[in-house]
Amino acid sequence: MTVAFTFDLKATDGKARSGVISTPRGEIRTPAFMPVGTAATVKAMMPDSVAATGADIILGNTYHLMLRPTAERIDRLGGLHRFMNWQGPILTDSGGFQVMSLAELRKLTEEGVTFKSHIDGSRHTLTPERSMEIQRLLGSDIVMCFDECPALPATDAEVARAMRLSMRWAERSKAAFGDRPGHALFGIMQGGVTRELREESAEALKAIGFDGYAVGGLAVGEGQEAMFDVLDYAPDCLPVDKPRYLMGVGKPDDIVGAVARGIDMMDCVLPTRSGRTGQVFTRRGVVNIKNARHADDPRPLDEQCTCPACRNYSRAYLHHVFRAQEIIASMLLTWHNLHYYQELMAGMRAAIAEGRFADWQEAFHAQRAQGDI
Ligand code: PRF
Ligand code: ZN
Repeated sequence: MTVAFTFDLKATDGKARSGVISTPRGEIRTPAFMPVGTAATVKAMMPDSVAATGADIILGNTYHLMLRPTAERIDRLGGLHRFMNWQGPILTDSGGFQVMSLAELRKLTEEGVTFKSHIDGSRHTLTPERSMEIQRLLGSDIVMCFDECPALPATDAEVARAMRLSMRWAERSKAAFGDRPGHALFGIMQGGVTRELREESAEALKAIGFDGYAVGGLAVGEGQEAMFDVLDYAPDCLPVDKPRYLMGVGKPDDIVGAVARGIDMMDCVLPTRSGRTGQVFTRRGVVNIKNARHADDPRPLDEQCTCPACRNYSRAYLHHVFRAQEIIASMLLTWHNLHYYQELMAGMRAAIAEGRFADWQEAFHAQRAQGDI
């Protein structure tokens, strides 16, 4: 039996929402944070450990996997879930955004984008049709439309051109995706920080019709205030009964602000990447474990955290293994950061369900204002 892809909105509190996305591979509690597993691994984490932090879904990348080890090889080996041993849902990004930030010698046309691989310089083409094919070969549960995200600042004319191209590509993505029960296709809103363009983009996407809607084109250099200005109206332009996904966001306070404005899903490399560079997220703000002040400190990173790094190790140990460039430093700090992000999401879900999100938000900011112990 194929289970359908559904979104059940269970509670709202102000603009904040909490619900459950059901997929054949399991349920996704929203608001959801998706750890990034770009190259068929959430770096420094075993899949069981990713699940143990509380993640229901992870993100994979068309761009990286098409170049190495290729979508066709992953398909031959049984699909991405089996290949990387993650049995829960996987959302895959469509490649356009990564081409623009990572590839060399890009050429953009109505048809798609050709580029040179950042790995070996080989030439490739991505179109809406090819992106849908790759995401199908990977076995992705939530497929993203192929879009173009311009870097900000850009002129209004440039942002409008990229948005309208993305809307034509959204239509082609939908046609190429076809009818795939149990799998979802999400549209991506573009339009920079211009309200008229965001509204035009939302109308175009709704006319095509998607299983969920992403807000793309933010967190690309505009700053938190400008991003929140867009999020003050953009989610309201999208259907109430479908999940809303803010792509590539963000820091803990970005995430809280986005949820307060009606966002249901997010992804970001920050907790994993920061884990590998010694930046630690705690309830009292960011801690840099490299700092000499931790060298003799027998206390855990966070007294209240129940992750293995905090339950079993001192700041002194984490400082030592980080300085010594031991692999366990990346493992423990990544685990802690992902655990922190998932606790943040769980806290927001409970607060929304119980109608106390505003109080929760106030406590979140008050605790951070205290600074590290
Ligand atoms: N489009 C796609 N992926 C993305 C973005 C986008 O606009 C962003 C913007 N923050 C991150 N990842 N396809
Ligand atoms: Zn911890």
